[in-house]
Amino acid sequence: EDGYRLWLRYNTVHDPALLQQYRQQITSILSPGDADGLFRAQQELITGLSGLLGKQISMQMGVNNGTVMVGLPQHFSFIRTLVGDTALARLGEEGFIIRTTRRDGKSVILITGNKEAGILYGVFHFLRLLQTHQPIQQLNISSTPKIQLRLLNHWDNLNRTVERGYAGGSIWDWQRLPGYIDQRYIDYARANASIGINGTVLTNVNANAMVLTEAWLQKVAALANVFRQYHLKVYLTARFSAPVEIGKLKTADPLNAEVKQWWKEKANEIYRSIPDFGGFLVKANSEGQPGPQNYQRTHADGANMLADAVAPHGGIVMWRAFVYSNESPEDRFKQAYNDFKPLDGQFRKNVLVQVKNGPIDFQPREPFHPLFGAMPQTPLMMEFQLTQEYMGFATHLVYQAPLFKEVLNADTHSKSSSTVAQIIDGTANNHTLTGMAGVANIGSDINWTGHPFGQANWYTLGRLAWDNSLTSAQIANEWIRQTFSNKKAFVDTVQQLMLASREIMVNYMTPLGLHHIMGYGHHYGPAPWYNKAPRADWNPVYFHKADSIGIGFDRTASGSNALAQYQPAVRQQFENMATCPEYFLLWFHHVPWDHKMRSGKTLWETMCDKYYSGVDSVRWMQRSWNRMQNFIDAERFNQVRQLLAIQEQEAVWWRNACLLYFQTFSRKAIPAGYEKPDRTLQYYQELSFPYAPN
Ligand code: BDP
Repeated sequence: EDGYRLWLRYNTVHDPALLQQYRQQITSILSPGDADGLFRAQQELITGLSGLLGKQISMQMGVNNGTVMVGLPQHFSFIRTLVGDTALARLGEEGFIIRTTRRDGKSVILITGNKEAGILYGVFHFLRLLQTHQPIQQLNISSTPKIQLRLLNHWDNLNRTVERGYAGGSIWDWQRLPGYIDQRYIDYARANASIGINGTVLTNVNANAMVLTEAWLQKVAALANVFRQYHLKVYLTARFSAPVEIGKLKTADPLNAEVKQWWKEKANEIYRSIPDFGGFLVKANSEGQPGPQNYQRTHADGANMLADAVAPHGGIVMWRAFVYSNESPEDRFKQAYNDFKPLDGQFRKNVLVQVKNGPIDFQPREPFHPLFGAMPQTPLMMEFQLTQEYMGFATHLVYQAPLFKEVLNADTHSKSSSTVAQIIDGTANNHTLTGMAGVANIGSDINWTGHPFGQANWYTLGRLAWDNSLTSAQIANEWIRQTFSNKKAFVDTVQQLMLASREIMVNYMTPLGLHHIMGYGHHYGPAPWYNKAPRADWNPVYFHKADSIGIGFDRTASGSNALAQYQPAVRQQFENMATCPEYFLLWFHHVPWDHKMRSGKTLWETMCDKYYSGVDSVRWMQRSWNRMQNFIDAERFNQVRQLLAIQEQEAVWWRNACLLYFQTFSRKAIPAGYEKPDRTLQYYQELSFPYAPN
């Protein structure tokens, strides 16, 4: 068990009674052998069922009790009458139906959809039911994705390094492409399909224009050929200055006729070899990337120019709202909103604006981004970060579903039904073009994600993009059962641990609304004291603003007034210290050290409590995990055990470094009874990390 098989292990069902039942309920597969588009679904079903049932299940002619029938309405004529045209139409291109029914007096299970993609997703869903030991006697399932574009964003460079990647190098072996198709590409596409992910951006948002040249496009096309079999579309990042860098033009001005023509021809060239190419993801005028503002044009001018180039082919543009500029005197929190809100209504129909979940940058906890709800005429796409840049890299066990759900469930109050989930799934403002992306945590490590539990975050992205009403507990539960074991004691313990893990990390890193206090550049470990970055808004001191009076960023009207970017109901809740959730306190207020918190303790005491409880809880995670030794394989058990030990050390590091530093302002003692930091502040400040990946 090296983790390579992810959640698709298909080991034989352990429980003898259940195995017996499943063997009666599933006996063979009936599916048209000449339907090429169903090949991958059929193959998966054969492998999955044969593994789970511990006996060969194959494709046969005719129906028996327990035949699984897999096909489109045109393959089995009874489907239209059984399901009905309206129910079928409602499935769209990707939905599926799984139903127990009778054929020729036999009890059969039907898996169908309008299109091959739906059938593939239906097959994976059916296998998931078995993998998680669900009853299957009377199935009546109909499922369609809530979000249309369910994407991974790889921050992979063409030299196979991965920006913020902690699981080895890039899985794209560019040098041996297009000739050599690594088995990994197939397994990657299959894993994505199993959780409904239908698109992948292959390249880093800090883009290299070379990928748009002919030799590279051939490599991209080879990947697309593999991925297509699993209904996974390929997208690329477009470097805005590409017309100058690889096109020999003098300008990349989006309103220049030659520039427009260059992109049109480039798009035509791409679509000639990749007819189902998805489109472009663009980071422009952000952190040094070129963009339309270099030519005094707006983000809409830039996005629309690219959108026009791909529109004839059905392509889309995902234009990122992650922008902030050092020249601006504004609180970094406010800049994306200031740049983008005025552009609402100016984007082409095939543009989505891709917004990070929070206003700063993938911190352990952020309030929802104020753009959600503020641009009703523009489809806004969610960007989450699966790779744990700010969450302990691939060393800390942090299950991110609670973070994602917290944001999705937040009410923007922009309309009557307008949670962030309803904004991005299009229901709030009637958009049909909808999307959710996760910055991939995948690399060349044998187990794909470095930390065995990193797989759960990849899994979550797919499941939540398909159905944002799933709870963190449901997703954890099904992931654990498929990845490790169905044994109740194991599932219960590990589920509890996963659900608690995100808050535990917040407590030992950035409790009470602290944010962006990590090490400079590589972002490894704590460095709240850091103040030497070339731009103010890269410095931790900019964000926590600790002084002798207190700590926190005043974003109320007396401070940066970033809160004015939210709807009144949200703003009022956050701006009033009495109603602001304490976990957001220092996001919005500069709070005196002896401020009385709701518990009656002071801010300083509460901060100490949080940091200490974070470390204690990691120790609790260690104890819980150690009790799991006999439930699973030694290999993965030991990996997680070792990683938890490092996590414990690093939690202590975060706690000690932050409290010792903040103590220089609060001038108060760490409350009695707590173990005292065994190192000095100076020790932590002098640490250096020649090997921290970035
Ligand atoms: C930041 C990362 C940086 C990315 C940037 C982005 O540190 O490497 O390029 O996000 O999202 O968090 O563009």
